[in-house]
Amino acid sequence: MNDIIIVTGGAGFIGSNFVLSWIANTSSEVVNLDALTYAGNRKNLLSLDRDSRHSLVKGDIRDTALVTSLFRTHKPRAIVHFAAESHVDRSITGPDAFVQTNVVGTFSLLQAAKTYWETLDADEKSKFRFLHVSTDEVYGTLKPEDPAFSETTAYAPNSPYAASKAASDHFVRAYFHTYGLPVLTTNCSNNYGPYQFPEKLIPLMILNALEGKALPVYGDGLNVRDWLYVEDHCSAIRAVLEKGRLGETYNIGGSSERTNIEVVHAICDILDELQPNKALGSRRNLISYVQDRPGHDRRYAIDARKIASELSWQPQQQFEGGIRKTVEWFLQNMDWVNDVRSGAYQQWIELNYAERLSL
Ligand code: NAD
Ligand code: TDX
Repeated sequence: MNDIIIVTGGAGFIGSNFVLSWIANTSSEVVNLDALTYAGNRKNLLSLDRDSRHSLVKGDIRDTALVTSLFRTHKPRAIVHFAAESHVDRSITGPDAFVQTNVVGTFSLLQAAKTYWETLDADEKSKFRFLHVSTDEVYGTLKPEDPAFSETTAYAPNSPYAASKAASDHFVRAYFHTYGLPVLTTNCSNNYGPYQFPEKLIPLMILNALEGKALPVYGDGLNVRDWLYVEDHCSAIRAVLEKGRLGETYNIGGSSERTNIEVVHAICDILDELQPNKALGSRRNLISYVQDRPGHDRRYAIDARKIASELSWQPQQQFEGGIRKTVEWFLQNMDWVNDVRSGAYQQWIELNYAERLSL
């Protein structure tokens, strides 16, 4: 077995942040398997262009022949699985791709990993890891008075996205219990930070506010999410990979519950300070309450005591500093923004918001 990890989905938002931080924090190599869908972007990894420790393979996680050959050629010590369809709104209008990538894709990876793992000797077998990156959305929704999601909270996925991630979590669990494959699963709250695709709340609001466009807040704006700066998610995954107990799941969160409207206000205020727009006055004037997301989960909150006590992991970035850094990153990386906002992006935005904004 070599000091190499396979990362799937490493050209997406969290995956590319993970690959960059992995190369910066370890001496091992990364083979990055990514289909480069609308959400995957080679430019996230530009700084690794000349780094021989990283290679990007364009391919689908469902391509068993390709995945099998990557395992055989590289003999990795681990696979860290990020690749997914990740946007809840898209799962509502087109769930098929979510079943294909998130369920069938994860199943294919498990099969290929198991085949490879069975060729290893006993010592290597005990050292290999399959780390599955999942979400808090598998637990469903919370009332204001409910305790936060813990690792023993029952699964109750509400969106096609959450259902597909829940199904993939169950397959990962089954491969541990049935075949002994050394798996780990992480369930994380909402991430934000550099390279997030601007279909998600925070980058969408930053860019719309910057350009004086409407800020479409779903429903009453009082849905709550727990926000985690992406770098903290990456450090948590490294901790689970190195020290996590096999077959266990670890919840990861930022202890930063905010209503959506609080998040949007924070973004408006930071932009007003950094780039005042006299004609507009406060960017809060751009807020437009629009039709709600069907089945919109009201509140997510994470109880992260298990990872804190077992693996000594704590988030380092407070929300107020993290959101400021994120706004600044977008302002400083408009080339990246213009690049990802190509024709396909524009079509999605028009499709998703035409009906909502016309209300
Ligand atoms: P993303 O949509 O930004 O990136 C997904 C990546 O997967 C892209 O690079 C895409 O090209 C790739 N991909 C998609 N289908 C593929 C396929 N069939 N084969 C190979 N590659 C494929 O997603 P993200 O926000 O970075 O999320 C990464 C993972 O983390 C996902 O599994 C998601 O469920 C999970 N997660 C995300 C969040 C969040 O707030 N974004 C929170 C918790 C968990
Ligand atoms: O335009 C918008 N207006 C709005 O009010 C968008 C895009 C979102 N919202 C609301 C919906 C949610 O309550 O903001 C909240 C956050 O929305 P998203 O950014 O779409 O994230 P969410 O649905 O919470 O899911 C995210 O966190 C968990 C990720 O997309 C998932 O991949 C992850 O698993």
